[in-house]
Amino acid sequence: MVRNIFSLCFMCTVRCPIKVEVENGQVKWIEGNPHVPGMEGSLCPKGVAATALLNDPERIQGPMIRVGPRGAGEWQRVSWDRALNLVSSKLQEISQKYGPRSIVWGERVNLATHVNKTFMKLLGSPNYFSHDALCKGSINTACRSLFGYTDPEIGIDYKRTKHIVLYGRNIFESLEIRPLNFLLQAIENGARLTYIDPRVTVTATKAHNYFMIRPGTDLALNYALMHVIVKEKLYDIKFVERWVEGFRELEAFIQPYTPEWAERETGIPATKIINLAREISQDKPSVIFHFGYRGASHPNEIYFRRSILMLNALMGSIEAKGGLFFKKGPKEVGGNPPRKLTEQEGLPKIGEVRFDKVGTEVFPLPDPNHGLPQVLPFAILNEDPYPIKAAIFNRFEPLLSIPDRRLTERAFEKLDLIVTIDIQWSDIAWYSDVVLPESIFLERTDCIQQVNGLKPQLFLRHQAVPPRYDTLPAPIIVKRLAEKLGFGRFFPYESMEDLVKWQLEGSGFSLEDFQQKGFVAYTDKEIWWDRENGLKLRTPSKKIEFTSSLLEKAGYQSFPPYEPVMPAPEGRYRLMVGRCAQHTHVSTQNNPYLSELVPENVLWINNREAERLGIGDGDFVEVSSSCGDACLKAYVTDLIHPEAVFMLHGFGHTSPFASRSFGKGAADAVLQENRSDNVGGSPAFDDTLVRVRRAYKR
Ligand SMILES: Nc1nc2c(c(=O)[nH]1)N[C@H]1C(S)=C(S)[C@@H](COP(=O)(O)OP(=O)(O)OC[C@H]3O[C@@H](n4cnc5c(=O)[nH]c(N)nc54)[C@H](O)[C@@H]3O)O[C@H]1N2
Ligand SMILES: Nc1nc2c(c(=O)[nH]1)N[C@H]1C(S)=C(S)[C@@H](COP(=O)(O)OP(=O)(O)OC[C@H]3O[C@@H](n4cnc5c(=O)[nH]c(N)nc54)[C@H](O)[C@@H]3O)O[C@H]1N2
Ligand code: SF4
Ligand SMILES: [Mo]
Repeated sequence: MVRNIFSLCFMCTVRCPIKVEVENGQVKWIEGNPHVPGMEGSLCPKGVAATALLNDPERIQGPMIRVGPRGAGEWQRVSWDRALNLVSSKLQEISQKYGPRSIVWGERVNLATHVNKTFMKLLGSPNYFSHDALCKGSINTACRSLFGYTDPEIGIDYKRTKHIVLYGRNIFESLEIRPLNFLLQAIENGARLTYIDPRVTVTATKAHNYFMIRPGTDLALNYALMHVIVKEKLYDIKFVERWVEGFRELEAFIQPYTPEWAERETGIPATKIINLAREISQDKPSVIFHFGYRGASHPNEIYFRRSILMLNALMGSIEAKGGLFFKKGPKEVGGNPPRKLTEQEGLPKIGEVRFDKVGTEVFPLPDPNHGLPQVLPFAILNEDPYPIKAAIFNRFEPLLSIPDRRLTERAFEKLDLIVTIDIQWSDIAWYSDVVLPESIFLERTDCIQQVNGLKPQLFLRHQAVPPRYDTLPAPIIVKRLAEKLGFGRFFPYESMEDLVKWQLEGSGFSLEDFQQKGFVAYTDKEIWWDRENGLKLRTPSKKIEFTSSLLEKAGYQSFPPYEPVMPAPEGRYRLMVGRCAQHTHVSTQNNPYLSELVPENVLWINNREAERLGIGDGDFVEVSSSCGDACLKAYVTDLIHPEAVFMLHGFGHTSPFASRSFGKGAADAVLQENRSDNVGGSPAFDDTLVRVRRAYKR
C-alpha cells in the first residue's frame, strides 16, 4: 500500500515542503507539497536526487573511530555506546585541562540548533558558532543597523512585485522553489526584472535589464541611483519623512556620486543608471531591491547591503505589498510558538569572551548568536584569546566552507579532538577522530520548523522510511552524549516524537495536526502593519536609521567615503564563486545522480583574456593566489567581465570514500584568502586576486 507522508526536503537548506510516497519501506516518489502555495508538485534536481542519497552505499554506515594517523583513512566501525564514551571522556579530559571554553561546536543552522546550543551551554562553553557569517553575516548586520531586525526577520513579497532588482542574486540557479515560482508569476503578470552581475547567469538571460558590472563596484552603482532618486525627487516623500532618520545626511553625502562618476567605476553607462532610477520609481512602492541571500563577498559588504536596503526605504517599499515586509510570528495573533530547549530554566549563563571575540571591541557588531567561523583558524593557531583544543562539527564542512583551506588545516593539526556529525564522507569527516552518522532527512523526524511571515505557520519534517544504516537523528546523539556527561535531564525525550510533543505543549497544536497537510497555520489572513503609524521598528529611534546608532556607537561611520575598486594588475583576475542548480554547496557532489549532471567545476574566463594568455576552451589551467593553487579546465566565454574569473563552489573533494567526487574539479577555499568585512562580519569571498596560466599537465 502506498502511503503519503508530508515532510520537508533537506537536500539543501531551503527546506521545501514535500509529499513523499512510500511503499514497503521504499521511497517511490517525491514532489512538492500540493497544499503549499508555490510548491504544488515542484521539486528541483537536488530534491529529486534524494532517493539516490537514501540508497547510497557510500554513506557513513555506522559510528567510526579513527585508528591510524589523522587523515590516513584507517577506521574502526564501533557501537554508538563506544563512540560516545570516547567522545565524552575526551571532552571531560580537555575541559579539565583547558577549561570548557576550549571546546567549540560549529554547525550550519538547522531545526535542532536549539538542542545543540543547550548542549554547549551545559558544557560551559560560550563557543557555539553557525555558518551564518560565511553566508550572509554582513546582511544580518546591515538589517539590524537600519531596522533593528535581522535578515531572516524580513520577507520579500515576490508575488506582487512590479519591478525587482537582483545584484548577483542568481535566483534561477541558486534557487528556492517557492520564491522562484512566485517571481515567475509576477513576471507573467508584467513585473520587470533587472539583473546585475559581472557574469551572464541563467537569471541574466531572463532579465529585462542586464548590467555586466565591474566586479566589486555595486556600491558605486547604488550611490548613483540614490543621487538620481534624491535629485529628481523620485522617492516616496511621505514614507521617508515619517520613517527615515538621517535623510538629510544621505542627501549631502551622495552629492558627488553622480551617474557619470559611477559609469567610470562600474562600467554601466550613466544614461542606463538614470533610466533605471526613473523606471523603477514609477512602480513604487511595489518594488524590490533584493538585499541578497549570500552577502559574503567584499570588504565593504555591510555598506553595500545597507545601500540596497536604503533604496527600498526611499521607494517606500518597506511593509508594502510587492516590496519587503517584516515577518510576523505566532505572538502577533496571540498564539504561542513551539518551545525550545534553550528556554528551559536552570541553564547556566556563560559570561566568557567568545573565541572569535564577537561582542568585544574587536568585533562589536556581528551577531553573537552566530559568531565568526572564519576566525577559528586564527584563534586556534595563535591561542588567542585562549587555547581551543576540541571541535565538534555538525552539518558543517570547515575545510571547504572557510576561506584558505591550508590555513584551516594547519590550525586543525593543533586540535586534540575533532568530532563530525555528518551523513556522508565529507573531507572533514575523513579528517576527524570520531564520526557520528546522522540519519538523512527521509529517515528522521526533526524539530518543529517555525515559519514566520505574513501568515505564521509551523511545518514538520516527518520520518518517511526507517534508517538504512546504523544512524541516528542528531538530537538523539546529543541527548545520549549529554547523559554520559551528566546533564541528560535537560533533554526530556526518548524519541524525536517525544521532543516534538514537548515543543508543541502550550501551542494549541498536536503532532496529529500535521498529518493532513504537513503544516499548521496560526491564521489564514495576511498580517500587514499600518504604514502610517504601525511599523514596529526596533532601532533606538524607532525609525529606519540611515544614520545608524548601532554603527556610530561602535565607532564606525554611517556614510564612509566610497573607496574605488582598483583594476587588478596585468594578468590577475578577481575570483568570483557561486552555485549551480544541480548542487548544494559542498554536499551533493558525490550523489550518484547529481555527480553525473555536473561532475566537476570549470574556470570561466573572458575570451579576449584567454587569447592573450594562450588558453583555449577546455585546456587545463593553473590558478594561484597568495595562499594556494588549483588546477581545473577553462571555459572560455564572452559571458564574463574581463576583470573576473568564476568557478563553482563545492568541488575539489579529497575524501577517497566519496569515490564519485574524489579529486573532481578544484576547491575555491584553497584559493580564497581569509579576509573579512570586519564591520559586518562576513568574509570577502569574492575579493581574492588570482593568476591564471595554461597548465600543460594536470
Ligand atoms: N541550487 C542551489 N541553490 C541554492 C544553494 C545551493 O547550494 N544550490 N544555496 C542556497 C544558499 S545557502 C545561498 S547563500 C544562496 C546563494 O544565492 P546567490 O546569492 O544568488 O548566490 P551565488 O550562487 O553565490 O551567486 C553569486 C553570483 O554573484 C555574482 N557576483 C560575483 N561578484 C559580484 C559583484 O561584484 N557584483 C555582482 N552584482 N555580482 C557578483 C557571481 O557571478 C554569481 O553569479 O543560494 C541558495 N540556493
Ligand atoms: N569557499 C567558500 N566557502 C563558502 C561559500 C562559498 O561560496 N565558497 N559559501 C558560503 C555559504 S553561502 C554557505 S550557506 C555555507 C554552507 O556551508 P556548509 O554548511 O559547510 O555546507 P553544506 O554543503 O550545506 O553542508 C555541510 C555538510 O553538511 C552535511 N550534511 C548534509 N545533510 C546533513 C544532515 O542531514 N545532517 C548532518 N549532520 N549533516 C548533513 C554535508 O554532507 C556536508 O558535509 O558555506 C559558505 N562558505
Ligand atoms: S530547493 Fe530543491 S533541494 Fe532545496 S529544499 Fe527545495 S527541493 Fe529540496
Ligand atoms: Mo548561504
